[in-house]
Amino acid sequence: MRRLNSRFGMIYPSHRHAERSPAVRRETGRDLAFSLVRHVGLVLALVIGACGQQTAAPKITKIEPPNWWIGLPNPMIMFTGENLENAQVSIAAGGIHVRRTQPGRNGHYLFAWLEIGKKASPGEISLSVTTAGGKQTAQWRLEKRNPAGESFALNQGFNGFGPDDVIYLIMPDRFADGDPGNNFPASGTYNRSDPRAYHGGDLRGIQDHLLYLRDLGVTTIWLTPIYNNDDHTGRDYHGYGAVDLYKVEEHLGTLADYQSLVKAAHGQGIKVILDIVPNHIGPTNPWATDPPTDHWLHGTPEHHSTVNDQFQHLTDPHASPREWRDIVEGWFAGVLPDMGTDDPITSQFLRQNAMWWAETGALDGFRLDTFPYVDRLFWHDFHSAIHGAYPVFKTVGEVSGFDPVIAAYFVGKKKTDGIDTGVDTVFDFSLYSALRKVILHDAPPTLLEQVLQNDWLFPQPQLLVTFLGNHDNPRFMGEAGATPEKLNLAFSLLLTMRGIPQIYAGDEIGMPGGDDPDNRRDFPGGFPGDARNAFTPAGRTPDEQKIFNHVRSLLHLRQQHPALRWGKYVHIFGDDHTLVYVRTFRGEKIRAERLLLLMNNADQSHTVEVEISDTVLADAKTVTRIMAEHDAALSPGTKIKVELPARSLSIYQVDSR
Ligand SMILES: [Ca+2]
Ligand SMILES: [Ca+2]
Ligand SMILES: [Ca+2]
Repeated sequence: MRRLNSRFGMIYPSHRHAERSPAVRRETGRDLAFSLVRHVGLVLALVIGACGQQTAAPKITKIEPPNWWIGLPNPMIMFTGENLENAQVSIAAGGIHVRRTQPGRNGHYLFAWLEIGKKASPGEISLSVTTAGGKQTAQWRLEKRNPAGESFALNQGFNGFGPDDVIYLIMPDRFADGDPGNNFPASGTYNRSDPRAYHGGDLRGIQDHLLYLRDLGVTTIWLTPIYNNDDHTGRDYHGYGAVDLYKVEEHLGTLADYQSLVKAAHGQGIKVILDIVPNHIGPTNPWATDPPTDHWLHGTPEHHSTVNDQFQHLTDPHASPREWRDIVEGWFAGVLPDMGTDDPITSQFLRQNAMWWAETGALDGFRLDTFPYVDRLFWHDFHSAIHGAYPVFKTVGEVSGFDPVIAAYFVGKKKTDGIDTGVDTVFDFSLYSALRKVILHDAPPTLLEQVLQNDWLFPQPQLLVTFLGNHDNPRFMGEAGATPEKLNLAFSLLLTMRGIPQIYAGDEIGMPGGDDPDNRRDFPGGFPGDARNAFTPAGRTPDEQKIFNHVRSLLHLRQQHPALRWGKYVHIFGDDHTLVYVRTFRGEKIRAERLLLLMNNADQSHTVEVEISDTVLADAKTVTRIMAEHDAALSPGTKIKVELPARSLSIYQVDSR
């Protein structure tokens, strides 16, 4: 693949991504040379200028990160302010010193790389920024690491997630309002009848409903981004347009609320995954018009390309560089400034930012937004740092699109295109699409088998995050022909097939909703003045209760049966309306078990006879009901005969004793 180097207007040969890496580094060397030339030029200009006017004193308005931890990788500090062209940084604290500094653009930014030694002690530290015109000293905090970051003690954070977990996706603004004090009605950003305004949901509201989640059987929550978003338009309730990467959105709460929520969740045995967005920032982020370096962003508000989702151009070794660049450097939706993730300074800033949220909250994982739109080398470096600091921590990348070949191109733990992205897993959009086609549009269930046939593409298919819905797609119940029975059947499959299931908040009571933002309605009962409270049985309609009970039963069944979480998946039989599969678990510490699952996707009940000779069921001696209406009739060594109710999944345990 050849890639146009937009910065220097030349094309360099970069056959595959492996060669992009040294190319980026070469460019960096050049940048330093240019920066030196600029620097010398600036000094001359200042010497000449000094004859006419005095050099101004530095002014610091912001330090990012605002604090750091002893024992995490040495940080790069970015100062924002005025008159920082020729500033130097000094520190009056033992065991910590400045390795180098580098000015940013416009005199508005300054970078300093710190080295924090073993003798450094936690506490307030004075950072002094000095120019010929004066000095400003600012306070910065160095802290002790959270001990759980090294011990991985159960329910203390940094624990990652896996097939033992069920992830529950929450958009904090739309779940529950636990603090009306942060709704800011006077600001014009809060309006519950406007689907694109803030509705008042917040972090405290989630904390107030942890017992509901625990009772349902959820073990992990995924929060959509909580970064500070635009404070004026009130259109950024979703969190994907950050204006400050080091602040919690004021409508959602405070940093203390974030820490309190994660701690309380851990107290209930629930892990927390935060959604982070290294790819882009919000249009009103100050960086859009005043970026910290020349390479901080790809393009400017006036000149930039727009992304498309034709990811095959990224995987295609013969694609033109323009097509590759549009996806990786284009602005999302044409309006969200694209971060210069291929620049080492920007890359380090974003890595540290992610680590800061992890360490501050004692998080368990990240959901990585818009994964393919960021270059592979960034993800490689990102994961080296994150997994280096938190070996058990897990990440899941959003690779939308239904082709498993493309999803597998991005997944980590294997080198593709010369680079291992390091991402632990990706969402299984391909299974999502097949589940909806089979259950809602009566496609043959063998479509599900076809999805699983591609599992060889993934190093750890059991870690794929499977789902029926999310905040970017119409709700299952928002689709034509959806019924509570079909939703229940879809959940039965989701929660018994391989993978780590993810449930979108509200789907467990069959909430309706079409395209965004209609798929993001408020959870009934989460908000002051709601007519009913669907967090309680009394507040649910009969259909909602039926779905809730079913999902809850399945989640608890999953907890009881390791075969549903870790079992090897084996296809047995499929026809136009039937799918039969087995999950076998060969436990060492836990008892081995074998489960037989039979789906009937027809509107009528019917009896199936499953030939078992020459299958993993050939040695079956008993077949016991686990979640099924009828007993199964076993003819040892030859067949299992069972009546399957309409639109149902029946589960049996098979023993050879
Ligand atoms: Ca609120
Ligand atoms: Ca805000
Ligand atoms: Ca990008």
